[in-house]
Amino acid sequence: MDVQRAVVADPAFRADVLAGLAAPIPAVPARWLYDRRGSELFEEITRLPEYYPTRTEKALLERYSGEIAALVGQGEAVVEFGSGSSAKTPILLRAIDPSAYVPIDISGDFLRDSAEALAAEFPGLAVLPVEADFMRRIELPPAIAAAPKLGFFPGSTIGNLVPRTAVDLLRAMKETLGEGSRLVIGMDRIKDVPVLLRAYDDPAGVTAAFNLNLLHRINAELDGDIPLDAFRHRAIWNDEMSRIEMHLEAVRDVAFTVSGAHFAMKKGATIHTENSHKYGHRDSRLLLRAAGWGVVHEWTDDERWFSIILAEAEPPRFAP
Ligand code: AVJ
Repeated sequence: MDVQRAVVADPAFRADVLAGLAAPIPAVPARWLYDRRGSELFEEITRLPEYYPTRTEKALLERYSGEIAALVGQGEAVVEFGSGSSAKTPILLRAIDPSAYVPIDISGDFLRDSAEALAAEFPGLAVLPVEADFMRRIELPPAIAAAPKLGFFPGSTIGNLVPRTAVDLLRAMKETLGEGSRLVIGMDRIKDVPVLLRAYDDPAGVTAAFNLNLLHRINAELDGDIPLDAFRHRAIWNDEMSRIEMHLEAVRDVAFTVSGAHFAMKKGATIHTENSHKYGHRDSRLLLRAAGWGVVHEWTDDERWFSIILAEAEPPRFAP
């Protein structure tokens, strides 16, 4: 049977792609990499031997969740920025014994699925999902108004954002959580460049498939005719910006249309698709301080490849 999937184009996706491809430095915001297929491929990336962040952070949480719990205390309302579909959330929840768990995510589907799974794993825990964009201040459920708040932002997701936007987000988190709140955040560290490059350009080609899936998505959802074989995955270390960049590079001169708009790219030209910023010890502290968070403690692995930081919302201070 010939089944045609009806695809309803997201107007925000179309606007971002059309503007991004027409820009002097072509780029598409990284969030569009994460459709269903993209999210599956990212899950696959996290299981690659070369992709160290996920397993390093998980090992840190397993090893130090007791120390985190000792510093944080019990009865916290844990507010996770992201739907918490990862294996990391249960490790923290088990150690903290929280009074409530509030996952915040912009995607209602993901949110409901992972909230149900967690509620099943922790009977008796109040699971209160909030569907919202956490880049802005959010009204938390009244049920946790009196509880001390612990934010949770694992995965080095903060690294997707340029520092200016990262500070905006961290400040919004502080406003959402309120005075006296704390935050457990995962940040990826600067390290030897070959280690970084292997993690973002694996020999099995999973990261390449993840990146190229964006073109497939554009073709399917935005009536595009981009020849996929005209592009290849590129991961580069931008030392000036302290970040890994993912690009799609044209391997020959190529012309294509998207939603009726024409585009041409020369061989070697690229579409910038994602940033993954890496932070040194002082960088991470400066970033947090710039948004009003003071570092309480930092846990890192023996190779110092990844850090979990416990921060607290600093009270407003006057001079100096
Ligand atoms: C989901 C943003 C944390 O930057 O390491 C992995 C995304 N992209 N491989 C990262 C990603 C390519 C990942 N984050």
